[in-house]
Amino acid sequence: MSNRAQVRNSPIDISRRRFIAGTGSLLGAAALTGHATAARAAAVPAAAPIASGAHVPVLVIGTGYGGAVAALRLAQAGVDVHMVEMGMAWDTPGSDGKIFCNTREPDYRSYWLRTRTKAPLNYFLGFPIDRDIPRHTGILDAEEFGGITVYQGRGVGGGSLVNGGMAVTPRRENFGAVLPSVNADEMYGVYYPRANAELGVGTVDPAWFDSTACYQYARVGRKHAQRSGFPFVFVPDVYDWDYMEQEAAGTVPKSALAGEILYGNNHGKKSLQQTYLARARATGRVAVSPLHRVTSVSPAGGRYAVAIEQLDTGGGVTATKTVTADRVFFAAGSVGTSKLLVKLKATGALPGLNDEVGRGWGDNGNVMCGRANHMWDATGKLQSSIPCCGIDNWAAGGAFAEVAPLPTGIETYASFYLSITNNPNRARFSWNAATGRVDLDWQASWKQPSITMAKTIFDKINAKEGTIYRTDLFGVYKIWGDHLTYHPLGGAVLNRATDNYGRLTAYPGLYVIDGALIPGNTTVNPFVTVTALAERNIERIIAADL
Ligand code: FAE
Repeated sequence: MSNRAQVRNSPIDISRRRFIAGTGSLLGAAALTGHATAARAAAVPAAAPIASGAHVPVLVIGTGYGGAVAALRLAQAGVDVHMVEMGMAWDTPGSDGKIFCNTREPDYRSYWLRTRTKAPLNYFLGFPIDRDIPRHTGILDAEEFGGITVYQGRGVGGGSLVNGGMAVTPRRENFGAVLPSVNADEMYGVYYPRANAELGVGTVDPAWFDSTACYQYARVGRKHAQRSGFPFVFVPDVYDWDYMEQEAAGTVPKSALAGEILYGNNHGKKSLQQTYLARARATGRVAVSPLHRVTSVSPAGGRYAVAIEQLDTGGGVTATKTVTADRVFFAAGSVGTSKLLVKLKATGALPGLNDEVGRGWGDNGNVMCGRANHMWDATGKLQSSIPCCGIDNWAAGGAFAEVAPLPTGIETYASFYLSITNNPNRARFSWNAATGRVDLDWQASWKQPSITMAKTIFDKINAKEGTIYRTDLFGVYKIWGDHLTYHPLGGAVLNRATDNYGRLTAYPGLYVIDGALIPGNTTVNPFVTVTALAERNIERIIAADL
């Protein structure tokens, strides 16, 4: 070991490591494929799009977690629902036989209406790794506001199409700070268990975790966390763990083990297409219009008129439609719902919305970083793209760090982390009449509390291990990925912008049922909380309002 330590410290070794890593980063894609590529069967078949002039009992804007819960429960209660989704259906394979592309070879399917990728981890060894792509209604939106880039899923299934599937229920003692007006006993007794069951949440088999090559990076993460005295936890996920074991055994087409995650998983992951939305469609009462974007909702004779733009895959508007609905559920995600409501209030379509609309937006304290390991702590060239563990320093330091993969296909000697921190900063959406757009007043400097909290973990680990931060993953000499979030939350906060069940009370029949309800932070990854809260709210709405 001492020999290897000496080798590691030599300039020759550093440049060798850089060469290996750089080669893999830039050229690795060519060596990474070659496995079977059977396309995933579509669980949610395409539907005839909604016709202009149509009337529907319930219209749901967006097909993410909140929208999917609303659609399923309303349909089960006997109500016909139409879901309107600005993104694509993601049910048709491309010419390569796959519905989704992988992170190593992003193509036209990867980004929402961009001509160049905007990878969250956008540098390697200080070199930019983004590449040109054709402009297309791709799956991942990197939406840029003044001080932050907000990543979101676009398509039938919303964020479930692009996320890591980490399905985490907050610790009970933290729940009061997450949703202070909600009865915790009900959430932990009924709605969290219901959400976990419907989403198909499971945990990696610890024995397999200990033996498989694809979680070597996570075992290194565990060792370093434990040696510094931090609690290490397995994190549940909606990925099918049996399927992943078969991937490792080479008996099924690979997805998590083939770098698939940010731009969709062709196999293995139970996205909403396989769970809530499949069950909703099976009721026969739920229809979906993909590539349809809602632009306005306004009262119309006891109903609501909903203006919709139909899009082509280049983002062009091919038709404008107006439909009516008795009830409308805003489920366009924290950013989508907030932008719509702020615009509709300011432009006079829904002037009675209260002044809390647009407020209370947070980034769930997201911040990323990497650590450079010693050569005896190789993290493995085969890395499952599905994270399965984390370091819980919330109580002591305000940070929960997931041990994240760097699935480049080559050895990087890097440990990579996405931290969720207790960042108190909250931003506000507001209408900009000059540009005709909605702005968000988040400031880049507002990430500093997140960095400080993440450092409570990684400064200690670095000191213990004699290691340093990677400075080449987010810029030329930049340690922190502090320019982005994967977890937008808030903007139409429960019990403030809405009543305690998501009703926009000035307008009977209008509801918010997505991440916009949650005031900025969930202490862990958010979608289980978004789902459980939607389950709680829709149960009350069906019982009381319908
Ligand atoms: P969301 O799922 O975003 O759905 C909103 C839908 O509305 C989208 O499909 C939009 O395209 C659509 N939409 C927006 N505007 C309109 C409009 N005007 N007209 C029609 N449709 C519209 O909202 N969370 C976790 O818990 N665990 C993870 O491992 C995790 N990893 C993530 C990784 C990435 C890269 C990203 C981007 C997110 C991740 N998240 C994760 C966050 C999670 O996906 C997110 O909290 C939920 O998707 C939010 O659910 P909503 O229902 O609020």
